Amino acid sequence: MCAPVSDLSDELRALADDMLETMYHAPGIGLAAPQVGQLKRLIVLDCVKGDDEEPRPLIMFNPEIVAASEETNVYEEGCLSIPEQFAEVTRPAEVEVRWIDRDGKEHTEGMDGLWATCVQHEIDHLDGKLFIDYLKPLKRQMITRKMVKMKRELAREKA
Ligand code: K1U
Ligand code: ZN
Repeated sequence: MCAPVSDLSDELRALADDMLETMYHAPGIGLAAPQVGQLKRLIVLDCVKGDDEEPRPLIMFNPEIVAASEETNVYEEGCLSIPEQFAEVTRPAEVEVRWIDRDGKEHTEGMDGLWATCVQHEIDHLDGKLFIDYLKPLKRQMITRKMVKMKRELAREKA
């Protein structure tokens, strides 16, 4: 669905910086380029909790999961593209992620906890997959119906 980024340009770096600003403002812990209308393989995340800890903003171009644990973890996920809806999703508890940073440098890092959940959620966005795609049909339908209703109400308010 989203095209890999081949050449890092100032325009792409500016897009990544804007996405981080949007993510912090939302507030959220991650954001993927298609959520802001850009079909590029770019995600940003910062899962540091609490104001007393140093933030760790990560910009990932062409992120890839290169290994995933058998062990799984359940987390109640939300999504900035599906407002006010939360559901438990099971994913690999640990993943090894490879990406290119805003300076063009390649990184490979193991992630666990919320970082692992979030990076998988964001990479899914690049492949057109949402957290509701992991849910049982009934729960997924409940959320989809709520979203249709919300969209209809918003359209009515604007008219
Ligand atoms: O990609 C997105 O839609 C952002 C999403 C990321 C995410 C949340 C939970 C699990 C996996 C991935 C969000 O950031 S939703 C907002 C949110 O979870 C949050 C907001 C403020 C503080 C803490 C969390
Ligand atoms: Zn999301």
